[in-house]
Amino acid sequence: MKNNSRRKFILNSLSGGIAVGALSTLPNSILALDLKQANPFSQTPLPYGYAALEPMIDAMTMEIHYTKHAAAYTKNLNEAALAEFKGASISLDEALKNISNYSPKMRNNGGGHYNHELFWKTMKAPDSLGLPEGALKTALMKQFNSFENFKAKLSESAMTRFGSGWAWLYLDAKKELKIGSTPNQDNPLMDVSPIKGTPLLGLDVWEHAYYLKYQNRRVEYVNNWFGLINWKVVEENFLKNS
Ligand code: MN3
Repeated sequence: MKNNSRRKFILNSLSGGIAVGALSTLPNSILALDLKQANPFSQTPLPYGYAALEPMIDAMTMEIHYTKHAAAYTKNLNEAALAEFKGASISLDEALKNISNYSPKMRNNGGGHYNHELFWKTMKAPDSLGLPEGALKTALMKQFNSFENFKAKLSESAMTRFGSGWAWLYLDAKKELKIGSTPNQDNPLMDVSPIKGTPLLGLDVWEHAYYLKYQNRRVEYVNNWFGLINWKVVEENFLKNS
């Protein structure tokens, strides 16, 4: 019964509004992410070329990461969603929030698809330094006192994640900014996660994200990644969810 009622909720929730109209004015928007949150799932085209993040992330790593690793999560998510939902439309956000009801394949690949879609959109070419602005800057300062302290905490979270996983900046249930990490392709949306909330910014610390260029030097990759953050998109994500 519990599963059935949850599934019904997920199916109904899809009819909730999606801000399609806003997309034309916000081409690099996180809102575009929402449009890929219903099945059949597909990868959003990268908002930049494979070489755009050089020298922080090399073109070959980006191409393999996007066309092989992330593509496989999307393909396998569609298989898992078909098995779970028999072709009915679902909201991925709601499925992730109730992921304990579903298969490990749904968890690993639903998380994998969601996390990578967010990851691509929250990076940009390292053409300008880029720092948080506006309401997000205010909230970050309130919670972490300084950008350096925020960076140190997120870096620590990325460095202490043993094996594969993600480090996150997320909004918790009290709409406070928090930092934490999850293993594998889990994320803070999931009911199985010890840290819970809405992911605003995620850092992929699987070796496939950095090994070709950095080998075992995760600390160097993490430090360089801070120069790639697209704070405009993170701020938009923050404003939408806070
Ligand atoms: Mn990855």
